[in-house]
Amino acid sequence: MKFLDQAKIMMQSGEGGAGCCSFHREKFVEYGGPDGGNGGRGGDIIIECAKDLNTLVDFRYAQHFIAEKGHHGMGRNRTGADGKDLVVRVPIGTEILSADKEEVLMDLTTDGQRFVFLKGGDGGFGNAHYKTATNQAPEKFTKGWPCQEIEVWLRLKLIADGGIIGLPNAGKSTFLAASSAAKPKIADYPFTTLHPNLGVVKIENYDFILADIPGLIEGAHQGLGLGDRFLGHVERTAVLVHLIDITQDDPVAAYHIIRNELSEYGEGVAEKEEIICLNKTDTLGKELSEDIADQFEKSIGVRPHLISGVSGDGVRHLLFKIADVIRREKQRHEDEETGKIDHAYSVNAEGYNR
Ligand SMILES: Nc1nc2c(ncn2[C@@H]2O[C@H](COP(=O)(O)OP(=O)(O)OP(=O)(O)O)[C@@H](O)[C@H]2O)c(=O)[nH]1
Ligand SMILES: [Mg+2]
Repeated sequence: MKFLDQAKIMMQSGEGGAGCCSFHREKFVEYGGPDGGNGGRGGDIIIECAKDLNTLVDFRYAQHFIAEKGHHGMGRNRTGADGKDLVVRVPIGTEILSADKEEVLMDLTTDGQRFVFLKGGDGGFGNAHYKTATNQAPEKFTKGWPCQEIEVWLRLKLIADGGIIGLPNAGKSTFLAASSAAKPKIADYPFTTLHPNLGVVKIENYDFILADIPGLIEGAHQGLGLGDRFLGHVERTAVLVHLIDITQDDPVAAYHIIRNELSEYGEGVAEKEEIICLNKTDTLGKELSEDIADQFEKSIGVRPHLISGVSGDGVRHLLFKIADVIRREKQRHEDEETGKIDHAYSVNAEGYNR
């Protein structure tokens, strides 16, 4: 199953500035020659591939990219200034498609890659340019060259950075809905979620992708419930967010059930960094929730985060924590890869974008 993030944007380079028609004027100089300067070049649209971006979420807010026009030429042989280029930054793995999505115009695969996508128009000539031996006082000048404009689709295959796991009804989909624009189905019965949902989380200037997968139950590795077939979706994530319903009889037992399924599944899933959360604290209140967290910490040795996907309590704090771990894990992964560039490319060739 592929998850795609896409956005339609319009880009326009700058048109060239017009040349100028002007003649030199000075006291006692009767026939000052032509001195109209040329127009400046319009700015280019440059596409740049950047590893600090993960998603196309920013393109939901800004869809028009227009580079600056070239300035007009002026008298006294002054050339107009060039328009500034506009750099459109996209994540690694972004494809640029034609407006009808039929054709891939560009595929950005490497950090720092830069292309001039649309060229700005050249500036027009001022009348000084047209001065010849036979025409000493031309009045001719040209307008700037037109800009280029195009509508394209940006498309990115999404790979989850974090996976939300837990028993059915733990509130995984509610948590995803509380932290992203995703609208997964939420209901008060087990196995509401039948397929993974992805959500893009934006926290300050960092964005990452969370996957909400169907609930696991004891024996999932033997095919019980929906089995463990969706765990593949969290195999490549940097972190697991383990949600436990705080209102159930034994949160510690619930924790162990999931841990056991992760170990049985293998594939390195059980070794991933895990952030443990007791969810639905709104139902118990702060004091009781803290008590349960104390008991939990005593038996597991880790202090769980207390959150409520419904009231939003603790969610923002948790998202910062998740973002921190993702950043750190990605950096670590990158450091490991340093010097193994070929390997990184082979990974890309399989369609894994980072
Ligand atoms: N009071 C309270 N109820 C919650 C909270 N989070 C989820 N719920 C409720 O718990 C029920 C299950 O929520 P879901 O988000 O569908 O749970 P899930 O883990 O995605 O469930 P599955 O997809 O079946 O595995 C729903 O009735 C939610 O309204 C919470 O923080 N507080
Ligand atoms: Mg769900």
